[in-house]
Amino acid sequence: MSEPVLYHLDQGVATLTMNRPEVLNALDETLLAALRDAFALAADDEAVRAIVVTGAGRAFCAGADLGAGNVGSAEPDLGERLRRRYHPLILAMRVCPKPVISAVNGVAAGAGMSIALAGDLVFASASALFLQAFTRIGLIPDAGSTYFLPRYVGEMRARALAILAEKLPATEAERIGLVWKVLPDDELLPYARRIAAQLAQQPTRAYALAKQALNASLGNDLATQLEVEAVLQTEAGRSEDFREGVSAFRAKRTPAFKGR
Ligand code: T3D
Repeated sequence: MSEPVLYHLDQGVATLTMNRPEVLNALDETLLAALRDAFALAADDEAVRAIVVTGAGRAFCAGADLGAGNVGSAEPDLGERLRRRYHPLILAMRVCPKPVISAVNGVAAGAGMSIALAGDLVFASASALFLQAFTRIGLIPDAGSTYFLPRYVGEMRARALAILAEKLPATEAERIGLVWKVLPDDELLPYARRIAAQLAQQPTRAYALAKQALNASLGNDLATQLEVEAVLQTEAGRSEDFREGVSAFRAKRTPAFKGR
């Protein structure tokens, strides 16, 4: 049996590939567990300084596996399934102390779209599309979609995406702010890995602290957020990378950052 998630480490970049292409990488318990494990491994491994998540075959991820187990049958406890299977994954992506790039290579539907949006940077192939598939089958957006959507695209667009549940092409997703950059299909993964490899050479500790500040900002008022910045900047200011950045600037040389 093939691995549900492929794990490839190169140049400080861990590429995590959801690998059930025959069902558009639909999320069953095994794939979700493997994805959680892969994120934990990449987060803990000092050799990994950036992460790319993508899908095998023509899709990024079609969301929950609708063919599996008791989905849609007699009153499953979906809330409990979300808490156990999805929440640890989405939270791990957001708090991961390394930049996470979602390389959306095809359709990202339902919880698959939520996983894509949990990345720090979202790149998409020209043929990719996004679909809040949930209400099409009588569910509500979950796995973080109701959190990310209004914050990324505003209330009206979030509501339209959730309620109309129409397919959103990558270029339109880029226009409204769900995607940072759209690439030709065959350039997406090389580009995502190249950017990740560049980030892996940069002051990755600063990225981790910047993520922490941005995560906190979403629930804070200005005064509280200024204090969050002060606390985290204190930490950044004591890093080896900050000393190296300043000394390289003064010496007019390229800095050699270590992520410490
Ligand atoms: O229990 C919990 O985990 C709760 C959490 C729920 C969160 C959710 O994610 S709910 C939303 C679940 N996802 C969907 O509703 C999307 C269902 N899929 C589709 O609407 C379409 O497949 C797509 C729009 C994504 C793509 O359409 P298309 O025409 O490109 O492909 P296709 O022909 O529909 O699919 C290709 C194959 O993948 C097909 O299998 P077959 O006929 O070749 O044997 C199809 O059944 C399979 N597939 C696609 N999506 C899923 C799936 N199999 C299982 N689960 C899927 N989600």
